[in-house]
Amino acid sequence: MSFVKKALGVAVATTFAATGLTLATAGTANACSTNDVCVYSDSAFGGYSMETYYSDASWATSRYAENQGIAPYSGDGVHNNVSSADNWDFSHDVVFYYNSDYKGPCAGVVVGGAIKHFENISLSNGKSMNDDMNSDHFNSTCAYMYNN
Ligand SMILES: [Ca+2]
Repeated sequence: MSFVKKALGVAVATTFAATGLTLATAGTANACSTNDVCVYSDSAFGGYSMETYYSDASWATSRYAENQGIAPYSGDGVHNNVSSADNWDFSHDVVFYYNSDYKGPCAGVVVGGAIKHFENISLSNGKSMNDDMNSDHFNSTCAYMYNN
């Protein structure tokens, strides 16, 4: 699946280059790159960020770009856990999972979409997405997909 994503990603990048679109705003600390998904420790894409090109099976063993001592998941309800997400992959949905290894309650972001406020989205276990998610998978499926 990772190889499929890479092949499609190259094609998308070429298309954007050919049309001359300007994609990212230079100089912003939390800019996300085309083909990647970015997750943030605060709502509305604030705080620490983690940008990934491939699916991530355990946010507990990953680190934010700005602080290598802080993981995007450190146990349920920890303030520095992920609170928003921006999907700059224009070919694939990205699904977030409550548990590691892409398991447990899910909610996702559509192709090219974003979820600004994880706290507004409830999971099937009664918790909100806010500060509670632990893995993400590109090109996966979940009954609850968002762009808000
Ligand atoms: Ca947070």
